[in-house]
Amino acid sequence: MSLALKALVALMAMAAVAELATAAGKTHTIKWAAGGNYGDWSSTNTVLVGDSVVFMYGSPHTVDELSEAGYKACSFDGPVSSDQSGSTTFTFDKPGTRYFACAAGSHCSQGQKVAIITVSNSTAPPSPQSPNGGSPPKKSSASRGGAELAAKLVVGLTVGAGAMLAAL
Ligand SMILES: [Cu+2]
Repeated sequence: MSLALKALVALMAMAAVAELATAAGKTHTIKWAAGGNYGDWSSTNTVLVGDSVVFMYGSPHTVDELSEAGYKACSFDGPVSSDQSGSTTFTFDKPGTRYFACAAGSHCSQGQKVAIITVSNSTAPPSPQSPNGGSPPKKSSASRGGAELAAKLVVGLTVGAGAMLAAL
């Protein structure tokens, strides 16, 4: 096998790994600032289980996670968590709604608050392949389901490419 072909195979394997990484869970970024209007954030951003959200901000802003009542009232007594590092990341590991607001000044009542809704990616667990080909996989409405399928194909490709490399 030629060197160029070896390089091509290696490149394919790397591309496959990169593809896998992107299928793992998305990171959403929120530019967190006073006077921002985050009321429609969750209707324009779909957060699936396994996704992360990173808040990016400067002083004096904070990211406090609040109860629903605290969020509605902009009350920061006993927040679930509080951070002012400038970059705060949350990972959403189950469906539901979580509430975040800035504790600086009256930023919260001015709109620096966001309710993040996490939805299940609702993909059925992968069905084992039956020897005779079996039934086609359940159709998933989520596009993420397609990504998972692609990831599986890519695993096969990576293994195949590895075997080719080993055989060189
Ligand atoms: Cu603020």
